[in-house]
Amino acid sequence: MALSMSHRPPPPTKPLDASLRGYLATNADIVTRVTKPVHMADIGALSAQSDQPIVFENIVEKPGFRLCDILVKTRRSQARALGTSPENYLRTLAYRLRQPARGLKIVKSGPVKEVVKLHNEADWTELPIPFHKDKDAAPYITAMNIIRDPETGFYNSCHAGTHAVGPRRGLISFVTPHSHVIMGKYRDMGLDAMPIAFVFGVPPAYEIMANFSGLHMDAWGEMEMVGTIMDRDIEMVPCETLELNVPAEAEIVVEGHVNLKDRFKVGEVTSPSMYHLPHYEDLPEVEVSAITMRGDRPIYRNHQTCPDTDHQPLPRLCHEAVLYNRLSEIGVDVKDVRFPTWGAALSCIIQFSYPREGMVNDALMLAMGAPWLNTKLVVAVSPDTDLDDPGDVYHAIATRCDPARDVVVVPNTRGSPYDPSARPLEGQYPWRIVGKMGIDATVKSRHDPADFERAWPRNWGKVKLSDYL
Ligand SMILES: [Mn+2]
Repeated sequence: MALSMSHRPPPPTKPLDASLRGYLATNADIVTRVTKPVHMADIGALSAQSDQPIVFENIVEKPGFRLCDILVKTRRSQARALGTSPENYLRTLAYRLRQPARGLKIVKSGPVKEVVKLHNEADWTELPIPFHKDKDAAPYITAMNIIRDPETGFYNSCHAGTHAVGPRRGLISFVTPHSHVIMGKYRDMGLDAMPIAFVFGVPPAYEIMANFSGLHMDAWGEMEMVGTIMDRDIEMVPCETLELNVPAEAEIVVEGHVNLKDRFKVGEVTSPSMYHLPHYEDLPEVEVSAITMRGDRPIYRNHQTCPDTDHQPLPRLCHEAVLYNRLSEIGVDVKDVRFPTWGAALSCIIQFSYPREGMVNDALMLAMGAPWLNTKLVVAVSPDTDLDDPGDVYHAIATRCDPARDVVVVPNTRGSPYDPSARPLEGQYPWRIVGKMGIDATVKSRHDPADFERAWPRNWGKVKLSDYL
């Protein structure tokens, strides 16, 4: 097999947009623009009914702002984020993640500086920050944030959910290990505060990269790789009140410091598994020192966290690409890897064809043993299963799997804090322990392949009922 060449995707046809508003204009054919007046209290429930990007143009309580969401829920919109087709999306991301970091371009100013509010003038409760679920005690910020590793200078990014509990005060939930490592480095330097910038409204590729998780801190930060996966320069401008640079083309940036000394108890997380787990967290606080933004109705980026929204796929898009690379190294021909929104961020589907017996279990074990805590249930399927249809995946499990020989169960593995079926580990809150299951629902090489050919009506997929109504 020509492993070295066959995984290189076709080059991009045209450059990606530098800004979110440019992206929304270029991709207007898949963007829903809501121009009727909408109340803040209804934005979450309305956003979550859309599968494609949605922009609220007319927010009753926040007339100076727009709000967008659901930028990366489907392969169709994910492909737009990288400027490619849905068929080429995953191998494009996988290929670009194998390339060296492009770095950042520092410029003096940019559109995000059109409005500057410093210190007591900065009040982030003026932004259109929604409540995400009934039990929320405060509006909940989901934006990408940037912190700088004081040792390497690299820019680490993630989306730490932050409760906006006051005009200049937040409680921030860092769930990624790198944020904690970097906070520790600031503490070791004798500092009791860490600079942080919240970045609202950037092209979706920034956010895909910001959610990378793996060994990278000695080579680059997520921000240094944004230009690599976008195949373009990323311009950064200096903050007003911090020693930190932020994307010049962002819609809104909030500058602040994380208090490294104290912790505050906050209840009821909105987990990507769509439960109220863990029940509480002890969180550091953030103090806001500046807000800068565009002058013309800046677009606030929300990530509605429940039910199935960007919250399930976004943190796992780089995971899919990393698994694509690893599975390809086994020698199977990978068509897709998917953490479906309906899989509660605990389940992964791997889709491939394979030349001989034995490879499916290795592929299942590879995915089940992934570094992250979201591969409790892994299903292997063949290229003819439609991953956009949960019913088709269920059909493959029901008809292509002999439970006595095609299911692998492993007890006592790391459980997700978001999995109510996992057993809480005493004295290790919020960690849990759970088993894992791999299901081989592929076409079986031990049988006649003709047995697995599906029956379809004549002209299936060609004639549409809607044309006859
Ligand atoms: Mn990181």
